[in-house]
Parts: sequence; structure tokens; C-alpha cells
Amino acid sequence: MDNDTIVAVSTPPGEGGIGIVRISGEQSLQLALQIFVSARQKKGKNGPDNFNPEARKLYYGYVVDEQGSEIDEVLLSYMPGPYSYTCEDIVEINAHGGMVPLRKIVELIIKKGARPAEPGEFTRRAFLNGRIDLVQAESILSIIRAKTEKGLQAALKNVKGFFSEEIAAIRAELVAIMAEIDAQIDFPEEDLLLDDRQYELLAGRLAVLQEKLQRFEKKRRQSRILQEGLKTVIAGKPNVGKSSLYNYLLGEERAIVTEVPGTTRDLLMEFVNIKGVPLKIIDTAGLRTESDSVEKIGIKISQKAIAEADLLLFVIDASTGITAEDRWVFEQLQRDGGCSIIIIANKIDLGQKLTSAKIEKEFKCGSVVETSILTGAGLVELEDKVEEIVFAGEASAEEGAIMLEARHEQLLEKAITYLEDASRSLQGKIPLDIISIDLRMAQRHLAELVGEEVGEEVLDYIFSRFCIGK
Ligand SMILES: Nc1nc2c(ncn2[C@@H]2O[C@H](COP(=O)(O)OP(=O)(O)OP(=O)(O)O)[C@@H](O)[C@H]2O)c(=O)[nH]1
Ligand SMILES: [Mg+2]
Repeated sequence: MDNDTIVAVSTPPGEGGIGIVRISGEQSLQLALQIFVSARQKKGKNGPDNFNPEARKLYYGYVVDEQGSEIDEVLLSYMPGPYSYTCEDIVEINAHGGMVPLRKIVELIIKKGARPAEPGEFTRRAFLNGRIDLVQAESILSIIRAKTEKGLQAALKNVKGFFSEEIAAIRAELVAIMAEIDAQIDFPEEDLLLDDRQYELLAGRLAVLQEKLQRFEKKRRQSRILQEGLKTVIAGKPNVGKSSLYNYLLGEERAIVTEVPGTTRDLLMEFVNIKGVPLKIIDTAGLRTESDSVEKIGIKISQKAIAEADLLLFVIDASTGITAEDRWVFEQLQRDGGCSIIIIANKIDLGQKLTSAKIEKEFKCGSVVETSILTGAGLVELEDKVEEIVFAGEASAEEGAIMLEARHEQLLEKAITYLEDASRSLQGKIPLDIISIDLRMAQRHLAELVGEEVGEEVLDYIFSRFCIGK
């Protein structure tokens, strides 16, 4: 039932300095007091029945089981609704961090009458009780999962309601336009019918809304990168320094580097943080046509990774010049839709047969950086380029980024399509009641975005991705 009192460990599993048990619901204080003895009570300074915690204060004491033995030394706080995370009465018990005492405390509370919380249920209650909307709830998940400072800032902005407010403003304008159109439909007297200029004005207002929504939609790529990491594949013929570059970006000797061509055979993958951008960085086997059977398998796997990359780091040897093998590798990197390529002319310390201009002329694609992993030349420039590509032409994450999930993108897309249909109908002077239907649909999708018209299944899906205790 939805108004049950629920309980869970809200800190991550494993050992920690402290762990927190959270209880939410009408009975939370009453249940907690059945297992808590304050230090003052213990010393006999207060009778056992008259401990009554004030809101938002910390009380030092002990959790005791039915036999009266102490389970843990704890701090208890009470946050009465509606001024709490869930808008319900919440009690939090800060205990020592081990899983055993924490589990024991949860068990005791359950015995007294609470039920274990489901994943995301605390946040779900915050949503159902109207404290946050759905976008904010989802952003809490993004905060939990943020891999970098930039991702965190973007998610935090959503939680504070930035994105929701923008959507609310767009909806308000949409509702105003709908009201004007409905007035026309309801009272179609001669003098109320729209003239050309009014049609144009309305179309203009719709175009502004469309543009605003499209700007959000574009942020999806950035969000995905901040959430999942930019899939970055280092590719090139054997022995050009791919694994050396991988190790440099990771800051540790993770991949084997030798002067033997064909050293790397397996795919190696790690997350790194380059200027606040999370990269899921992948080192691959050098690509070549002549190879033994083990290497052939490695090459196959490399090709698959290349096909799925967001960013390709194509490494060539600047000291020897572009070879037929490089050209063959470059062909492997080409594909429909394209993705970003940075060409890395490495080993410049050995003398340069190649200039950036020559490389650009040859490949006519991507930007070129000259590096020496041995001396460190050009590596800062490379990091700058990566950042530039991720935030190409857009404001950097600090001001610009917001977190958009696939669900948001789909709804934004649908709302935009309905607005486009409405604009087209306005221009074609199609009867107003048809335009009105499109606008209503657009508005409905925006309502679903913030969770106003959303089904149980969608909620189940969203909150199931949370951990228990959040
Ligand atoms: N002089 C010089 N040598 C380098 C540079 N970068 C890498 N090397 C050397 O080139 C050799 C090959 O480097 P790796 O990083 O193993 O090359 P790879 O592209 O991963 O090679 P495979 O895994 O065989 O495809 C090693 O001996 C490295 O020390 C550089 O900038 N300058
Ligand atoms: Mg290698």
C-alpha cells in the first residue's frame, strides 16, 4: 500500500564510516522510538516513555533489540512531513557503517510494522507527494551516477528545477495559444475569425516554442556523453603508439607496450576523465591485412568497436610518413553518418616526415594533432581537442548542459512534431479545430515529460533503476 511506513538502508552496501537507515511514513517516529534508547534515558535521566525528539535535531543513543541488548551506537533525527525528502514523516538513524548492524536495525523496524522499501521508493513518494516532478526525480538518479563534476553540475541543475521551469513556461504559452484558438472555435462569429496577420502572429509564436524545444533536444547528445561516457576508440595500424596513448590518457601502465607490431590483441576499456568529460576509452589491436589467426580475431573485435565509436583517435606514425596500411585503416574508419575523428601524428620526436597540412590534404577529414607520447609534446592540445569536439559550438557544460534521458528526448521529439504539424496547418489555413488537436497533443507530451500525465508502468520503469534506499 502506498501509505505504508517503509524502511531501508540508504547508504551504499559495504563498509563505511557511517551507514544510514531511513524510515518514511506516518508511523516512522513511533516505530523508531520502539527500538531507540537515548543516552539520557539510558543514564536514567528521563523516564523511558517521555523521550520526544524535536524536529531536525540529532539525538545520541542506542538501538536495542527485543531482549534489550544494544545493537549499535547511533544518532537519530526526526524530520516531520511535509518538510522532508518524501514529504512524509522521516526518521533517520545514523549507525556505524557495517552491513550487519544496519541490516539488524532494518529488521527490527520491519518487525515493529514497517515494510522494506522498493528501489527508488523514497524518491517516488517525493514525486507522488508533489515535492518534485518527474524530471527532477530522474535527475536524482543522474546525480547518483554522475561520473564527473560536469555531469554532476548538469544533473543538479535539473534537480533544482531549471529544466522543469523552462518546460512549464513553454506549456503556459502553449495553453494561452490554445485558449485563443478555442475562443475562435467556440464563438465563430464573423468578427472573431482570424485574419492573415493573426494567422501569421500565431505561427510566429509557435515557431518560438518549437525552437526552444529543439534547443533542449540537441542537449541530449551532451547528456548521454556525461552520463555514459564518450565512446572513444584508439585505432591505427600496428606499432604506431596506440597503447602508449591509452596508458598516457589513463595515467597508468595498463596496456602492454612493446616495439613488436601486433602487441595488443584484446580490447581494453577504461573510464577516464578528460577536462570533466568522461571518456570510455578503448585500446584496440592494430589493424592490418596480414596477420596470424589470433591477431585476426583481435582485428575483428577492433572493427566492431570502431563501428560503435563516438570518437575515433586515429594514430599514425609521423616519422615514417603515410603508408598504404594507414590508408587501408582509414578506409575502415569511414562509415555512414560519420563520427568525429582526431588524427594523431605520433612519434614526432623521431623526426617528422609529415606536416599537419599534408595529413589534412591526404585524409580530408578530422583534425590533426602532432604528438610525441615519449616527450609529451602535443598531448595537452589533444585533450583540448577532445573537449572541443564534445561541446562543439555549444556552451560548455557548466552553463549549458542539462541532463536529458532517452525518455525526455522521445517526448520532446513528439511534442516538436505536433507543433510542426500545427504550424503547417496554420500556414495552410486549415480549420482551427484541427490545429487545436495538434496543440493539445504537444501539450500532453510535455505534461508527460514532467510526470503530470504518466502511467504506472512508466513510473515503475523509472524508479526500478534506482537503488534501494533512495
Ligand atoms: N620514439 C617514440 N616511440 C614511441 C612513441 N609512442 C610509442 N612509441 C613506441 O612505439 C612502440 C609501439 O608502441 P605501442 O604503444 O605498443 O604501439 P601500438 O600501436 O599499441 O602497437 P600494437 O598494439 O602492436 O598495434 C613502443 O616501443 C613504444 O615505446 C613516441 O611518441 N615516440
Ligand atoms: Mg597496442
